[in-house]
Amino acid sequence: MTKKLLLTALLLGGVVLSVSAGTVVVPGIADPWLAGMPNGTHDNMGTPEPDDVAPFQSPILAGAVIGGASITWTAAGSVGHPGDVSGPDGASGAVTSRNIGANNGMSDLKSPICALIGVFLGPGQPNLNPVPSTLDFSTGASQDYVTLSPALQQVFFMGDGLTSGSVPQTIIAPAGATRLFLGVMDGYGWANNSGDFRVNLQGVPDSGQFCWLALVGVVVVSAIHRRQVLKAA
Ligand SMILES: [Ca+2]
Repeated sequence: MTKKLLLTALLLGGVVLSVSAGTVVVPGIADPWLAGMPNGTHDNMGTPEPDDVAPFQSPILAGAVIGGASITWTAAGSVGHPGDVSGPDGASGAVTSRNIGANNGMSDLKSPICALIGVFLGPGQPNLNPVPSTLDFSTGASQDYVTLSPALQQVFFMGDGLTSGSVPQTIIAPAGATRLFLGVMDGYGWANNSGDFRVNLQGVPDSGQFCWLALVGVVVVSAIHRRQVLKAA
């Protein structure tokens, strides 16, 4: 029985380890302005391209977070809108904001197009709360922040996780945050975007740290098993 338990724990640990190798894949079609919204919710209405609709263009839930947590990350890959194909820092010569501005409770954003961007939400539906102010990352200096403390529902530039001087960047989760969503910057029409980013996060328990939880679980179960084997002997 204990042997079965140990095998199950090892198997579960292995599964968790393989699922959460720490990498979150963020496709170019991931639209942060659909974060936390029910299926059928629209974004980018009345723009030159079709509306984006949850869950088809919904952003990626990176994991559960706790307010005050320090989050660092690295990111690789490339995305196009479908033009301006670029890495996670986006197309530096093409800063944009959104055609329709804020939507579904989430602020507008000024950022290089195609950049990796994120938004923190609490447990509720974001359109039921007031919209925060717009953050502006139109200059190299503003993209080079070392620490950023965005508000709940305030969409922010992430990029590749390093300043232009290769200093790691940190984001502090706001009080009340329970979820971090990742997506890509565009002006409208996320559905025709290409490519993806692969993002490794530290400080988000549901992504990278799951590995450690799984390892700790396996070690504890192994110790219990060993003690029971010794007792039986
Ligand atoms: Ca597009």
